[in-house]
Order: sequence, then structure tokens, then C-alpha cells
Amino acid sequence: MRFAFHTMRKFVTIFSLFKSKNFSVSLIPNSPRCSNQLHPNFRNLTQICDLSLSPLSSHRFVSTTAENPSTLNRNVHQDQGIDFPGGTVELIPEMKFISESVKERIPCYRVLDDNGQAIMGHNFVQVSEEVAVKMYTDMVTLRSMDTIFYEAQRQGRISFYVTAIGEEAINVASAAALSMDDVVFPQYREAGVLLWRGFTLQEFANQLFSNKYDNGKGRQMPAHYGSNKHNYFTIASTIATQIPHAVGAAYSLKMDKKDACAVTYFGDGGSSEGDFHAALNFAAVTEAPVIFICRNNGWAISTPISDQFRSDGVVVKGQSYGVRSIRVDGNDALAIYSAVQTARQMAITEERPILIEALTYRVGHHSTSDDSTKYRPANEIEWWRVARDPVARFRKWLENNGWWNDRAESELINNLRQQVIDIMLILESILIHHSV
Ligand SMILES: Cc1ncc(C[n+]2csc(CCOP(=O)(O)OP(=O)(O)O)c2C)c(N)n1
Ligand SMILES: [Mg+2]
Repeated sequence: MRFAFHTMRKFVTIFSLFKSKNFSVSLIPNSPRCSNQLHPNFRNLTQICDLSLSPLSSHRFVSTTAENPSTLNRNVHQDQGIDFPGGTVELIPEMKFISESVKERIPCYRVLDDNGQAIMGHNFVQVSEEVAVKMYTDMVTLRSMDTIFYEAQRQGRISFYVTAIGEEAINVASAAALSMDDVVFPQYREAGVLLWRGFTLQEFANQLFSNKYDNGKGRQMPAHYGSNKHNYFTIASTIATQIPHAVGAAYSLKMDKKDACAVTYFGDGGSSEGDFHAALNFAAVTEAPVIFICRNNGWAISTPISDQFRSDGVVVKGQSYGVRSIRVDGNDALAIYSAVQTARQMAITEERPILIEALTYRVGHHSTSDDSTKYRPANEIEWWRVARDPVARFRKWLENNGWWNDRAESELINNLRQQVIDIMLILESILIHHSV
């Protein structure tokens, strides 16, 4: 823990220096999210959290009387409670252990059903046609890019690749809900966030082919993107190390009074690392404006979540550390968009961390180094691929609004395939040219 705290403190300093020197925190103007409006249902943020549960709702446990041992006895109310930092703790005669499990699981926030219809009683943040269409086209672009680059690895053109198939909504809808000023600390399955921010297919290809135009000058493993210009920290394979870094950055943004937060993505496997727990705790006590987005896709390579933790998923861990949290349907782009935009507002205006657990499924193999049919049934993969597809679900909603149709779809697909193939052909011709 002490080591992690040092790491975070050091990172606050490094991050501040980084900003002052070459780190572009200023933003690409005219970000599409500017047109977004908070749904009237969400105007009063306190309406959407159960804040009656104080003292957890307050930033800090305020009582200090128990810190002075000489005053302790005087503050014990024999039959009622003991004053202890954090408020009065009830005294009871029964020996009662807290149960290791809850009667009911934490519910999951969802706006669209599997057919793309808004469910009864839904409340969500309004999204304009322009933003919704860009969300959809970026999700399709991400999927096309994944399919083509995955095949390119299989053909020996690149050495490694990771897809986000099945997790396009978490990638793109969360990015759409953020501002370009927000600093992103990714794991490795969030290329869609970078795509949303304007990283081009050519730039992805440069990194994957490890050429001199790559921001990392070809020194990183393929699929380990990073871009100062897009406020997107370079991916590190070491699982969960980015989570405390995000807290340090968030603390720095708060000290500088920026209208921005830090956002970190990680998988269920990331939440099984010590760094996740240290980061949540530090974020809570430093009141850092950071959003933790956990993509709970059921698997950490071949390890299922049942072998990782016995809690009700990841969301419940937030409350243990004093972090406001929500569980969201990760395959519902509108639910993700609404939750992230609302979380962002809370994080910045109230100076607090927020944890979002997005329930989803990794439809693809873990990476090109994996064959997931060796450890999970093919029909499970197929069910998530077809019945719970986040891209098809969002498309139905767009079509119901009259914002998308078959013609627009085929134009987009043809255009994308051609773009990626053209880029790869150019890159390969450069490689051949250099090797002769
Ligand atoms: C510290 C560390 N331990 C182990 C690994 C090996 N490893 C790479 S990815 C991975 C699984 C991570 O799973 P999760 O966080 O759920 O992300 P997902 O791949 O499901 O998106 C593991 C164990 C690593 N890269 N770093
Ligand atoms: Mg996982």
C-alpha cells in the first residue's frame, strides 16, 4: 500500500510536469459532445443517487472526538452508540456478523432492450442525431478495423492484435460522453476511445506496423497505442498499473482547478489486482475527480470471474472504499453514455471518484495469442455475439428514430473496408521497398 501511495504521489508530480512541458491538455475544439444536454430527469444529480445513506454520502468522516482517548469514554452512549470518526456507531447486544453475500444483486441500469427499444420508465441523457450517428459509425468502424487487422495478424502481416468485439458500446459511448480535456488511462481493449477522439485508421496502422510514423516510433508492442494530442496515455500491458496513475492525474487536475477529470478503463481481471484497490482507496480519501470504468466481460483470459472474486461483481467494491458506484448494461450504448456523462458531472462538480461496472462479454478471443474455445463453450460466445450485440442494438434505435437506413449502412461498410485495405497496401509496399 505504501508503495502504491508513493507511486501515486510521484505520478501527480510527473503528471504536473508533463502538462507544463509537452502534454497537450487543451482541446480539439467543437467536440461533438458540446451539443449534448442533460436530460431533465438528471438535472438534480441527488435524485439519482441514494444519498440518504449518509455518512457515506459525505466526502469525509467528520467526527474527531474519538481521536482523543481522554474524551472517548464520555462519548459512549451506553445503550445507543459510540462516537467514532465517521459518526455514531450503533451499539447492539447481539453478536452479528455481516453477511458475505447480499440477498439481491445490485441491479443493472439499462435504457434499450435487446431490440433497441427504450424500456418503460427509462431515464437517460439526451443525445443529438449528430452525436448518435457518430457513435454508431465509430462502433462500426471499430468492428471493421478489428476484423481486418485481426485477419492481417493471421496472415503474418502484423505480429499481434487485440479486438474489442462485443465491447464497442463501452468504448465509443463512454468516449462520446467525455470531454477531450478528460485524460484517459486505458487498459488495452479501448481503441474505440482513441478512435472517437480522432486517431485515424492510418495512425492505428502505423502503430500496428511499428513504423517510424508511429507515435512510439515502433518501440511498443502492436496495439499499445498512445497519443498526447488525444489525451490518451500509452497503454501498458502490466495489468492495472494505469489505475493509480489515473488517480494521481485526477488529483492534479483538481489542484489546477481544471474543468476535467481522469478516466481509467480496466477489465474484471484488472479489478483483481492490488493496484485497483489501492487506487479506489486513494481516490476516495483524496476526493479525486476520476471515473473508474470496469469492463466486466466475464473473463481474464481463461480465468472466469467466479475464480477471481466471490463478491457481487465489481460494483460493490466501490461502496467499501467510499466511492459512489453504478452497474450498467455494457452492451447498451445509451445507458453507458448516460451513466458516464452523469458520472463526469458528479466527479468534477462534487470532486469525487465514481466507479462504473459495465456488464458485457468478450466475444473475440483474448488476443491473437489465444483460442478461447479451449476454455468456454462456443454456444455461449455465439449467444453474446448475436443476441446481445451492442452495435445491432444501437442501430435499431437509430433506425427507429429515422436517423439510419440500409443504404447508409452499405455505404459505410464499403468505404471502411476500402480505407483499411488501402492503408495496409501502402504500408506493405513501404516495407517491401525498405527490405530490398
Ligand atoms: C500484472 C500482470 N499480470 C498478468 C498479466 C497477463 N495478462 C494479460 S491480459 C490478462 C487478463 C486481463 O483480464 P481483464 O482485466 O479482465 O481484461 P480483458 O482481457 O478481459 O479485457 C492477464 C492476466 C499481465 N499482463 N500483467
Ligand atoms: Mg475481462
